[in-house]
Amino acid sequence: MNTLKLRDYTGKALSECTILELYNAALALTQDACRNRGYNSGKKKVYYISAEFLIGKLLSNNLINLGIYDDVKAELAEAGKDITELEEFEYEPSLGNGGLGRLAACFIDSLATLGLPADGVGLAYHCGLFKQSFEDRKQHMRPDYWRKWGMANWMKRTDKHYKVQCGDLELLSTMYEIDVTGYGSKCGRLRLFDLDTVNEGLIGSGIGFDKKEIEKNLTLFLYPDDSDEDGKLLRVYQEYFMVSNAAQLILDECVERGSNLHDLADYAAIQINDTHPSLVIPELVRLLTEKGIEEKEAYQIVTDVCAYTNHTILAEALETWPKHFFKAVVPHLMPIIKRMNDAVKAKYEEPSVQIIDEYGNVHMAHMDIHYSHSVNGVARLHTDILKETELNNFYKLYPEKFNNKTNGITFRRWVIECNPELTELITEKIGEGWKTDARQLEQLIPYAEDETFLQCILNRKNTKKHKFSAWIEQYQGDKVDPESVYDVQIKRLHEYKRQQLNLLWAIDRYLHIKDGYRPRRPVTVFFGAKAAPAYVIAKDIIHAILAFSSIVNNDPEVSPYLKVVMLRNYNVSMAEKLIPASDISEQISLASKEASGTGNMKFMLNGAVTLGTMDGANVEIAELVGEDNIFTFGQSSEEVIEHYKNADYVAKNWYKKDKRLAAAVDFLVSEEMLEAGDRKLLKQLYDELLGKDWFMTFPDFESYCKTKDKALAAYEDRMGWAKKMAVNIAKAGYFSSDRTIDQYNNDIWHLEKDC
Ligand code: CR1
Repeated sequence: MNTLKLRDYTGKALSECTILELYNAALALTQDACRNRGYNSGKKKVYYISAEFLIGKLLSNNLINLGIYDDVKAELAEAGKDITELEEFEYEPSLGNGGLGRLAACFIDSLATLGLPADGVGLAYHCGLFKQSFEDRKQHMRPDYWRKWGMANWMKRTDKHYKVQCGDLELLSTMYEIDVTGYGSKCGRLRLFDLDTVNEGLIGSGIGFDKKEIEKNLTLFLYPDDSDEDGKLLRVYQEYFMVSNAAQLILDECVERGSNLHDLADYAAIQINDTHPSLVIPELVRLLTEKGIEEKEAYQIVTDVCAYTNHTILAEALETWPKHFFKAVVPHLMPIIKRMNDAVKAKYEEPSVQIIDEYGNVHMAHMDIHYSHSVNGVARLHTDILKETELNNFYKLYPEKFNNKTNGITFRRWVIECNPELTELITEKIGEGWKTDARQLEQLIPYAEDETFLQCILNRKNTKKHKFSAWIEQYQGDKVDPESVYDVQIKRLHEYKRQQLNLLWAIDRYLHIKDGYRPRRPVTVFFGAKAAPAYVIAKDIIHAILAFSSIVNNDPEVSPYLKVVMLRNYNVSMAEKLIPASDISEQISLASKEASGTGNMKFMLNGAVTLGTMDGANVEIAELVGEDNIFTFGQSSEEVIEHYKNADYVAKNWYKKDKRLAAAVDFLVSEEMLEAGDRKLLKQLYDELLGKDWFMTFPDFESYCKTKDKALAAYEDRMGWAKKMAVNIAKAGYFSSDRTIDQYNNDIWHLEKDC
């Protein structure tokens, strides 16, 4: 029974409160409710260390998980206030970037829900990534000052401080905590470290700042521009600061719980989320030996405690740091890393598995693999590629370490919170059980034949489409026809994700309409993406989309049939609005390159049908829903890997033999485009595609167009489409992060549940 009332936190009638007062009251109430629940505890705890936690807004999610959302909503309504006003008022935390960070957020939700003792550990960035706007049809970046209004209050300052030594520089950290509520369970915590001396005043124009002043800039931004030497050094400082704090916290807590350090693995499991936290390994060795443990034994302890998750095979993301960086930032770790490398060398001569290569570069992933007991990929195909190709030499050494953990998403945020309309419909049919046991969604399968149910699904989708259309008009002025097909690609901007392929399709359709073709139903193509500050081609793709959208949307001959909308500052909150309204889920990465994807799972759960390549978790989605309920196209991952191996792909040959493709590509530098956009940027993109097209857009163009046409035609059979929606929803249960976390726990961490 909930006895907490908002009224007790305001000191006056709710009807007389400002929105900020109501918000702060709701926040205080949530924090009390959380404290009343208590925190999951136990002898062994998992520490999920991650550079990102893309947690999204907190209020509604916490109220739902604490089971008091309806009470608070009703109390507000009685006072003539609408809870959605509070939801809109809330500002989204900026502590993450993309899938890796959102996965970490879903995981801490599931950890709390499943009753597993766990902390997320990371950094308390002041401005996170950046806030995106569009000026002159280009991406502009401003600092995202999210720690304002009530938001900073979610993050409680603690009196925990640790010394972190970086060469001559001594830093003193402060730990902050954010409560993580579980669904109907006790809570967990996110522990974020900051430096009191960091100074937001250092930020100059845009997101520029003096990269040398570490004490003032350390936690200003997530992934500060590392295209120069100072930027790279700053990243190493950040990474070391994060893990040194983590390591000290972990040892302190484990000793408190009774560990004598020799038995650390009985008290702690550390999950290294990609390579950003990899320095935790030598740092732990350093601290353990400082406390009197022999270095050899320390290696074993660390190996037993640590587990590593790989999230990508893209070379650029597999961190390697020249030795001199480490000598500058962590001179005291370098001899340890060197001895760890010597120990590897003594056992294995193969050059490709060394931690320090012949040029003196330190390979973070290699250190992780040698000194962890588990190495996992994030979808079956991805793990297979790691084993058979990318990390094959390591797999041969340690087959027992490799395992797969297909990603998942929390259903609390990704349907219960963001799609109450669909949630209600599902619950009406199969009861509440699916909310804690997602596989029960399969009970919906028989309803895929029930026309009344199918009509209900269509109606609810329609409601969401209308809502989104109203919202987007108010947010950025775009008028979207709710009767159009919502065709959506929202994710970080990267050439391998191939937003450019989708753009080429849109151009092709535009050219057809100009030629007199009149589609039966309009399509709205939505893009939402941020490009990394130093990623030139990604920014060029955004520019091309914006320039093209201005042409299409302002052409009265075309716009009744085709619209292109580039969403400004795409973030979690926007995804929560758009995914429930989406019809087609664009998952069109070059096969083998998208480790998993998690957006694909969110769309499926909300009844959007996937148009995708056989990549990442799409493969598992296809297997679950069957070929009638997904649209797949393009080269297979084997073919792609073979082309890379033989280096035999020549973009120009495809351009020469496919007229439709050539026309779309040429349009990028047509008069219309050059009038709407910047010649240099458009030409740069055009040249990149024709001269390189590293992610093989051209060979997949024809099958993409054909398959998209097929999907659009299928959409016209409304009952047939609704059936696909129903099957997708019913089969989405597998992708609950509760399942994923259960597997991590059973196979890797072995924690006892506190419930
Ligand atoms: C992958 O690109 C995956 C997430 C979470 C991303 C994406 O396919 O779903 O991780 N990788 O596992 C990443 O951000 C730095 O690497």
